Order: sequence, then structure tokens, then C-alpha cells
Amino acid sequence: MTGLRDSLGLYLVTDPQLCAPLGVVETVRRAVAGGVSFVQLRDKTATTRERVELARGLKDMLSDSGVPLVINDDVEAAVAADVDGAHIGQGDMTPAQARAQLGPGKVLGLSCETPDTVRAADPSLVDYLGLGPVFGTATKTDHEAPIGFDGLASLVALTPLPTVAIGGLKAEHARPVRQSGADGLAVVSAICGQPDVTAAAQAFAKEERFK
Ligand code: TZP
Ligand code: MG
Repeated sequence: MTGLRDSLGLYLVTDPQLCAPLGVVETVRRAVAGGVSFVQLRDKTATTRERVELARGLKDMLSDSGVPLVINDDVEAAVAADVDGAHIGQGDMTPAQARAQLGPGKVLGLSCETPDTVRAADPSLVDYLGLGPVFGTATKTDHEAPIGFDGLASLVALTPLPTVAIGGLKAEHARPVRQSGADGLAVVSAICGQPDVTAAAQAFAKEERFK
């Protein structure tokens, strides 16, 4: 793996419904061909067993790519599939619990929506933060109020940790997100389910260099 900050540049979060036309593994394969540099397996309705299965398929496919793979919410699945790490939110287990289960060598990401949660994120436990939502999005309806680029910049300024922005991001947002100080863009619907997944990923790289 290159440095984590560099790897976060174009961060794909998978959605099983949006990826259905090609399947998650083929969608990710094509997205990585287009420049995706980090992958989060996110499936809110799967069982741990199903997540482990899918993660093993993804890990296999990604093995020569150097692209890290983490699993959303499910630290147990991340440990069982021996992927690169896990991503948790404020409503999941605590970072201390997640770190204890993952061990020191794995990547742990944490979603934060507010200044207080960003300040509380402990760099001895957490490796990077997901910040947002920058814009409202149909992909996750239970999100907090959108923070915009100014809100993003003020959250980034509160943490020494690498950060990735999320929520309603499209290729044309690559530059303003990076100007806000975030290391990367996390994207679901602008890549998953797009008619040409590789081209959709490349569109981000055309707007902004990620490495
Ligand atoms: N967390 C905050 S917004 C969001 C998540 C998982 C969904 C982002 O999806 P999209 O389609 O990139 O707006
Ligand atoms: Mg979660």
C-alpha cells in the first residue's frame, strides 16, 4: 500500500443495488481500471457471512492492484476476511473496540459529521476520517444536514488525520473538495451503476490529480 493519504484520493463505496447490473466485483474491477484507489464494501442488509464471502471475492480481484479494501460497519467480517481494515460510524462500536478487534496493523476509518466528533477522533485509534455529507444524497437518506465545501474545510482543519469527503460528490467536485483540504473523495452513485463505470471513475481523475 502507498501512503494512506494518497490511497484515499478516489474512494469507492459500493452499493449492492446500484452495482446490481454488473455485480459488485465486476463494478469494482472496472472502477479500479478507471482510477479508483480505495474500496469500501458497504452492504447494510447483508449478513456477516455474506459480507465475508463478498469481501474474499473483492480481495482476490484486488490482490495485485495495491488498492486497499475495508468493510463498512462490520469489524468481525473485516477480521474474518482478513481485508485491509474497517470503516465505522458514530452509531457503531467505538473506535477503541474496533481497534481492539482489528489489531494494530489494520486500517480503521471513522465517519464524522460535526466538529465535536472530529475533535474526539483519536489518532492513536483511527487512521482516517470520512467527513460529510458535503451535499444531500439519495444514496443515504438518514444523513445529517449537508455541510458544503466551507463546512468540509472547517472540519478538515480540526484534525491531523487524513480525510475523505462524502455525499453527493460528482467529478466536477474533485477540485473544490481538494481545495477544502480533504485528501480524497468518497463516491457511491457517481460510479456504481453508471453506464460506463471505468469512464465514470476516469472523469474524476480528469478533474484532479489524485497522487
Ligand atoms: N455517508 C454519507 S453520504 C453517503 C454515505 C455512505 C452516501 C454517498 O453516496 P453518493 O451516491 O456518493 O452521494
Ligand atoms: Mg456505520
